[in-house]
Amino acid sequence: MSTAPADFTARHAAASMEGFWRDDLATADPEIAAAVAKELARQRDKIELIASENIASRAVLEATGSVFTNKYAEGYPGKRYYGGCDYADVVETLAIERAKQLFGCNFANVQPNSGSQMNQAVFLALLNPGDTFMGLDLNSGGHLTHGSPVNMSGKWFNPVSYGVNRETEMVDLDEVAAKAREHKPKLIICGGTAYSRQWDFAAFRAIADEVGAILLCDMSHISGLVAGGAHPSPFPHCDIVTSTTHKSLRGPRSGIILWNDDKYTKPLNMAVFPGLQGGPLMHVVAAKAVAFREALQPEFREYAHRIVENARALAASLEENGLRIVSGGTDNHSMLVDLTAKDVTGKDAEKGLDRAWLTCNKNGIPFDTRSPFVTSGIRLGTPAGTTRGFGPAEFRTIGKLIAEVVEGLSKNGPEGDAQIEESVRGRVAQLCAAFPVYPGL
Ligand code: DSN
Repeated sequence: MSTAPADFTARHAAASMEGFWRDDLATADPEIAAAVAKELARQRDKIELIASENIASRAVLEATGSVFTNKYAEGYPGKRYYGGCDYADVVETLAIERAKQLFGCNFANVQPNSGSQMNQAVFLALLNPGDTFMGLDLNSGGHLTHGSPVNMSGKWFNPVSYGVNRETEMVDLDEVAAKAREHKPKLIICGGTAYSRQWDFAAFRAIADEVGAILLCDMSHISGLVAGGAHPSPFPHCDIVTSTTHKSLRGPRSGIILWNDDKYTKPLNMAVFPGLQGGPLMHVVAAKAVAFREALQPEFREYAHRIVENARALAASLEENGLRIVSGGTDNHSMLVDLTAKDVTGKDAEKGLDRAWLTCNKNGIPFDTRSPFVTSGIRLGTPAGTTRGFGPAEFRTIGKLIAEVVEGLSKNGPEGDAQIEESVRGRVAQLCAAFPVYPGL
């Protein structure tokens, strides 16, 4: 039995909690703090060209790191399974209203934790296992959750993929229509992750209507462009629209589901919670609300249009410097570069460019003969560089730098040309210094 006086135990407990309340990350966990500092330096000192990444505002970061981390709020605003949800209701209601205003639709669910979960929720709400649906083939720029055989969408459902035309490397609407007539899918998905051309939502609507399918657009990659009027909106053509919030939309890592017809409200909301998820990540919901507010400002419209202008400048520069752009150009924020003629793999290009402080990802090109771990291409995007302030002139320079590094790889193999890479690093450093990321953080 303890003989310590009660006040000693209380004082001891209070003393042991002092650091808990007081210590910042650097004091509490130097190893993690060091990794965070290095990641910040990486984002500052290298040029981010991954098409699905961006640089969120300080306000978005602050909301993501806020005390909403602590809160359980299972349910929806006004109908929660926990007490103390007054302020959770405030942030979720704001996020919903802002999302609806931003995309011009009637309903929004802002709870999906990720892009995969938002799409899973649509499947859970509208399909039964074994049901047939259509989506863009992963090898043509589609997403894992659009029917890849290794994903739940491809394992538990019956995916029929459509691709791009071998000549134009663009979505072949005749093929989509023919496959839809043949397979009578319950759901058709438009949208992709490595597709740089505009989506013809009206044409997809006509095909869906002809076969009685529900039309889903996964606009994850282009939602910032849609919000800013730099890509046509999937509304009113699509029944349901899903989007991640951290790509061109520039919010926290997360997902949303949007729709217009109230008949989808109950199935979709029930599918997100309690169908798939428990308590929503309220700190991330708060950060989504912040990002939507930012995207509603006139500056965001300018930002969205600059992303596209910059992508065109980058694609033109790459072509002028001898690299082939899949489908001959881009209408959005991204492009696929075909390295076949240079006899350089996507894998080696990703590594060589990283050594030169240019970050991108290897990516299969349509009809690629190499494996997804090697690939014949790289995918590039302009949202992050546009956030840091780069314009067409900077992106033209970046195109030239990429071509130089690829030329070194073409000449010397995977090791590349050390002299070229050193020289490119110098010019990347100059660009990064002129356009700082998170100054003062
Ligand atoms: N991983 C994302 C992308 O890079 O496009 C899609 O989920």
